[in-house]
Amino acid sequence: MSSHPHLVLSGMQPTNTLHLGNYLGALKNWVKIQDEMPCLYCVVDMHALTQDSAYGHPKEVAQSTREVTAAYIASGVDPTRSTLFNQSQVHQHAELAWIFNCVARLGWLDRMTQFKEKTGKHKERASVGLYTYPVLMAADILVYRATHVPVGEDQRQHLELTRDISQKFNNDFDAPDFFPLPEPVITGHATRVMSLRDGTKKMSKTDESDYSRINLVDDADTIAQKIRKAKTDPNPLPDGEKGLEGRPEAENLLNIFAALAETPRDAVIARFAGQTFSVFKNELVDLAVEKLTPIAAEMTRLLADPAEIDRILKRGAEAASELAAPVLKDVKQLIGLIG
Ligand code: AQP
Repeated sequence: MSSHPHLVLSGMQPTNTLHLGNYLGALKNWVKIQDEMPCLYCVVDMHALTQDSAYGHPKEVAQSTREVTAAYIASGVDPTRSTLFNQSQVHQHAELAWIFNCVARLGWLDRMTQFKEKTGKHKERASVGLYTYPVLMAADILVYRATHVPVGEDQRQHLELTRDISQKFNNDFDAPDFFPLPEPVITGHATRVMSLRDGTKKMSKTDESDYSRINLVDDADTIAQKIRKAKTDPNPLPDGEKGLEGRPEAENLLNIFAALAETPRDAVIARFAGQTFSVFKNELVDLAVEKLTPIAAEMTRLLADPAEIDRILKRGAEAASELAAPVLKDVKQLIGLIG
């Protein structure tokens, strides 16, 4: 049984704008869990440098960092209750990541499916940073000895790696329970939101088609257009779970509805049983517009004062650094680094 006090850590990359998948898979759960335990939420700007859309584009990185911060707050992350900061302002993340690069084994990283998916046939051209991305993620979490990590389904394997690093470190330095084994918190009806153009592909920031995703900054007309154009199949909606087999687009849209409405999926299926997609889509448009446009409006309001966003991040970074410093000090002592 772990002796570590409950503590949450999670983060998102400031690359492009956040989308419905980021919101339903992670952000919405971050807001809820604030009522249950102390939370640290970071904008992982160093992770963003592993992406072509960020590396070499300094203005975009800074702008996107503020936008993602605004999205957190507009979605309900409260910077007076949770510690909100950008990763690069807390140097302990990078220091611990180096140490973890020496703990993690190549074979472990070779198994990471996200790296394989992102690089495809061009592995040699990928940055070393992209390869060790999950090691930095382990450092983000363990530098606070965080115990709970609310993420979408796609991060499960990276969390497993964090647990492997934690366990190996504890064993190698004969320090049982020094680091916790953090638990993934993967909850809700939409832990893997799929593309609106292809129900077998994850909704993603880097998909070429903007019609594949709903961005948190989209206005009501854009949301409506994207939902109306979303791929479906020719059949009416099913009257039970079984009827969703082999219908990934129908399943995805029903999941999105259930997650936005915070209603069990079977209740949504029962409500729309036998209906056409056009009837269902009209209702989904209304619901999505109702839930998402206030977030976009609040983001716009917050982004009008970038200096205030920078102040929030700085305050959060100072608080985070105070938590991380003693952990890193103990790590250094355990492994023989003087100072
Ligand atoms: N489609 C999704 N469904 C549910 N959850 C999702 N997440 C991302 N996509 C979905 C969750 O959102 C958080 C964002 O983490 P990130 O910023 O590190 O993710 P990312 O890889 O930049 O975002 P994308 O859209 O996943 O980008 P690409 O284009 O790289 O594929 C995580 O908790 C993640 O699980």
